[in-house]
Amino acid sequence: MKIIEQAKKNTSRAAIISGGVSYSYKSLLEASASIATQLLKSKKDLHEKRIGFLIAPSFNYTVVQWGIWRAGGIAVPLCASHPLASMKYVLEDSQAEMILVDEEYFGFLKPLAEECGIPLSAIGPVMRSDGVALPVINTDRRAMILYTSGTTSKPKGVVSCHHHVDAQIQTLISAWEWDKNDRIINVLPLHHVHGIINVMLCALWVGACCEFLPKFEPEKVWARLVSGEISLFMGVPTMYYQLIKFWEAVSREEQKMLSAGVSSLRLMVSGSAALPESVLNKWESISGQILLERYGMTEIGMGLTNSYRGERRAGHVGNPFKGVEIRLVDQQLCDVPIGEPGEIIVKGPSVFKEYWNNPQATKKAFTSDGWFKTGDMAVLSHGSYKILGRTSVDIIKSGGYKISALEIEEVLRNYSGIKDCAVVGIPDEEWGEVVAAVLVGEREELNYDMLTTWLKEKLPSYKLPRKYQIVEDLPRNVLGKVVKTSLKNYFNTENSS
Ligand code: MCA
Ligand code: AMP
Repeated sequence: MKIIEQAKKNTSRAAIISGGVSYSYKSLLEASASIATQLLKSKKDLHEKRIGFLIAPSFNYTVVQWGIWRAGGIAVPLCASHPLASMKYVLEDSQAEMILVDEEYFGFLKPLAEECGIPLSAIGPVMRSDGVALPVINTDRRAMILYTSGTTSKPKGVVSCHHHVDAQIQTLISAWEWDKNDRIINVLPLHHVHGIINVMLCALWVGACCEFLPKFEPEKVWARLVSGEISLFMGVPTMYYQLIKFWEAVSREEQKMLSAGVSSLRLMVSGSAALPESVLNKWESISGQILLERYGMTEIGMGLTNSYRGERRAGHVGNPFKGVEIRLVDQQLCDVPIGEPGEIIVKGPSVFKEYWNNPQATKKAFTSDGWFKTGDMAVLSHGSYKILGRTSVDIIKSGGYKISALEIEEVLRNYSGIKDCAVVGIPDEEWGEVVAAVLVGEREELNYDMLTTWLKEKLPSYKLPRKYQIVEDLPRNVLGKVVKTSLKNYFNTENSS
């Protein structure tokens, strides 16, 4: 495995800082070998068994991910802020055969593990395991399954092999000139490409240092950004929005100190959702940093990037990363003329293998000659790509998370008192979009607080509707399909709750 070979070149360097402790690459290699040995027990190879893991952002997270890989398993990360119902779906869909957790999550996950009949182990102190023979892992083995929402109601498992992961990492390192002297803080969730690949694995590939913070908190992030120790930062637009709000709320003196401190970072990247020009401009005025906006997707890793050394054009996402082929096509999959909008289709070594256990969805996602259809619309303007939106109104992006309107509708329809419903994304300065639901039901029977409490058991917080409207009927076209574009206007009124 290339990431392991890379780590072996840097044994004495600091790989990870978490909980105030610095861990070397040597410790990472030893601890992950120990986890691999524990996973293997007497077996020689896990042969792509899916291992679910719920580990807080920390040294242990990487140790477990690498341990699963070194034992020949497929890593399936779970997210602690997800309700049990979401975790159950991931564990069942991926057919996980074992779950590894931090000790603190053991009691929490035990009933679910029992219900699903999956063995659960807490990782204890990791031991040295020098000299244990671990299997040789070819790069065409499956490495990871990440769950992403799409145009179906349930999230799909995106399978990447080791060679996909390696390609995704290498192209980013080259484009953004990662170096072993870099140090990055990781405040992104570790069940998505952005936090796993762009931040954690890029750092570890080059021998740099990845510092985990338990979660994104503007005050703590600012403190690290101005420490003089951090060279890089990557986040979603909502994070920059919240960092700006924090800066605006402090005293003039403190503002000067924060601005001076952050100006020395060598690169700050924004992605996962459209970066509003207002945020880009405000951030530049505060920090002197021109955010580098890039475009990516779980299925492809990163696709397009503004230039590290050259121009970074507001509202644009630049040009393809090295090795990534991009085309813009019409509905017949014919290339559109330059300057015309088209759907982005992608080919290249970083494009995923398949949706787990879902050959139909995989087939539908690719053209007959192997181009992945992203469902994103873009235009090439003045030599740089500009993202225009999605081909489907059923995809919402909130706080950088991709959300399926259909998934939320399916859950809402099970609530007593809701006869029908439709979910849309409403533009929002802070979150990009917020989830809004139009419900058909009796106003007197629907209590939003009770509904929210009920939903929280079924959906992660970022998927909860933040605005509601109650109507007698949903607007439908002649084919009986709900006209979602007109629903968005319902939330312009002051009546929405
Ligand atoms: C939270 N809140 C929200 C939302 N989320 N309100 C509206 N819309 C939302 N989506 C509210 C909560 O109700 C709460 O309000 C308050 O915000 C704090 O909630 P909390 O759960 O603590 O939020 P948070 O943890 O601060 O989350 C904000 C966040 C998070 C850190 C920006 O959304 C985040 O980590 N986003 C990154 C997602 C990501 O990594 N995406 C990459 C996938 P109250 O206080 O009133 O109760 S895309 C990808 O990987 C591709 C490849 C790519 O291109 O990168
Ligand atoms: P996910 O499926 O969670 O990996 O999210 C990928 C999606 O995020 C893409 O298909 C785009 O719709 C969106 N996205 C990522 N980066 C950008 C960006 N810079 N601008 C606009 N949308 C983006």
